Amino acid sequence: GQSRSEPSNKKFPENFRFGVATAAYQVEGGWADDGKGENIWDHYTHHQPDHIANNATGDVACDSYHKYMEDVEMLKNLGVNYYRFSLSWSRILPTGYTNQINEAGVTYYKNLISALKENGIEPFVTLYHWDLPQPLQEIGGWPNPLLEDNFAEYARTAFTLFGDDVKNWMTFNEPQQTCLFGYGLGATAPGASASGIGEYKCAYTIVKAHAKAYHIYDEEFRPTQNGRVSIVVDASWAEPGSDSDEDKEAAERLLQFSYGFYAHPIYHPDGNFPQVMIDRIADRSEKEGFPTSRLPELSTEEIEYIRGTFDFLCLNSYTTNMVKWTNDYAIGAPGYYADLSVSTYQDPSWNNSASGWLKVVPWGMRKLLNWVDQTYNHPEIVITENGFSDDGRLDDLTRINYYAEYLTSILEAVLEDGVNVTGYTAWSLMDNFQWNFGYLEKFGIYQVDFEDPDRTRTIKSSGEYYKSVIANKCLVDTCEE
Ligand code: GBH
Repeated sequence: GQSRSEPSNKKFPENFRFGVATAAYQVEGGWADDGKGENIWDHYTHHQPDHIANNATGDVACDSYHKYMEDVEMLKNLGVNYYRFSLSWSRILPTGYTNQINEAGVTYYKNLISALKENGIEPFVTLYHWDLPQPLQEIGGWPNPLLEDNFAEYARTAFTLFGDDVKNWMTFNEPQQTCLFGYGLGATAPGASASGIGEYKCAYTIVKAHAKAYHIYDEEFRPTQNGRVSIVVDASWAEPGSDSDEDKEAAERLLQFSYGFYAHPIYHPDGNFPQVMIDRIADRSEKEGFPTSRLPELSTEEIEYIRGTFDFLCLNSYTTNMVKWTNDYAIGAPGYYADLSVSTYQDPSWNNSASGWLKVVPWGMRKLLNWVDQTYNHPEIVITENGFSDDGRLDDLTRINYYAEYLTSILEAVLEDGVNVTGYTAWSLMDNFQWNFGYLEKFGIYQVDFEDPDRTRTIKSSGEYYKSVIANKCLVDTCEE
C-alpha cells in the first residue's frame, strides 16, 4: 500500500444529504414467498449455480423481506437522510406483465415506505436493479425493443401505487452492467453471449424505456406527486496512461463507450449516442460485411424524446482504470472490446479491496465529477453508490479510510471546483449477495451473519464512523467552522 492522505476538515454544505443503498435481489430473500414471480437472477442462480461463488443464491439473502423493520431501525440509528432501495418487479407483477398484481408484494413495499417516512427517512426508489421477470427474458429480454412498453407499464404501476410517498425515482441501475455483462459478455444473468450486438440492442431498448417512464411521470404524475425522476449510470474514472494525445484520446473514448453510451442520450444537451461510438461501430460493421451498423440508430424523433429526461444526475462510482491507446483490433468476430480497442490496467501501487476490480483511488472521484460536470452542462449530481469490500470484519478500518478519502475528494470537487454534488450514498447498508461473488465480498457498514437463520445484523466501525459524518457533516473530529 501507499501513504494515506489526511481527510478534509471542511464541512459539507448545510443542504448536503447522506444515504445508504441496497438492491432487492441482494437483500430481500423471500424469493418465492407470497406469490412473487421468478426473475432472471432466481433463474440464473438456480440453473447455472457454477457461475456464482460457492453456488450461492439470493433465496434468503439478508431476509429483508421479513426483517425490514430491523433495517429501518439501523437506518434510524445511522441518521441517514434517505434510503436507496429497489423494487422487485416480479414481487409486484409476478408475470412481468400488468395482468396480475401481487397484493402481498405491494403491501411489503407500502409497509417499508411508511416505516421509513414515520422515521423521517426519505425513500429513494430504483425501479430496476437487474432483476428482470423471467417471462420477459423468455421473449428475449432487453435486446427486444418491445420491452420498452413492458417497463413503461411497470413504471406506471409503481408511480400509481407508491408515488404519493416516493419523491425520488431512479428508473434503471447501471444499464451498462445489464447490457454489457448480461447480453454481451454472458457474465451475469441472463448469461447471453452476443457481444458487439446484444449490449447495443439492450442499450437501445433501455434508454427508450427510461425516457418513456420519464414522460409518463411528467404527464400523468408530476402535477399531483411533484417528485423527481432520473437514471443511475455507473462510471470508473479513466486516467490516460501518459500525457500523449493518443492516451488521452483512448481514455476519453473509454469514458464514452462505458458511461457516455447510456448518459449521452439522456444527459447531454445534443442527445443521441456518443459520436465516437456511432462512427467506430459503423466503420467496423461495414468492414465485417454487415449491411448496417450493429449499433441501432436513434431517429431524430427518438433523440428528441430521450434527451433531457432527468431531473438530477445519478452517478455510481467505485474505482479508476488507467488507459493506453492501442492499434485497432483486427476485423473479425464482432465484439464490444474490439469496437472500443483500448488497453486498460490498474496501478499495482493502488490499495486493494476484496474485489479484484476495486482499487482505492480517491483522486479519480474528483476527476470523474469534474468530467461529468463539464461534459453534461453542470447538472445537479447525486452519488447513488460508492463503497469498499473486505472480508466482513467488524473493525473495518480500511473501509473507514476509503470513505474518509473518497468523501474528501468529493468535498474538494464541491468546495474547490464548484461541482454541484448534493448527495452521497454509501454502498451498502449491510453485507449482501454480491452477484457472481456470492457472499465472499462484503460491502456493508453493518455485518450480517449469513450462518445464522436470523441473519443477525451488527454495526461495524465504519457504520459508527458514517453515523458521525452524517451527524456533524464533517469527516474528522472537529471541522473548521
Ligand atoms: C455496483 O456496481 C452494483 O450496482 C451493486 O449492486 C453491487 O453490489 C456493487 O457494485 C458492488 O459490487 O467481475 O471483474 O468483470 C458497480 C460496478 C462494475 C462492479 C462491474 C463489478 C464487475 C467487474 N460494477 N464489476 S468483473
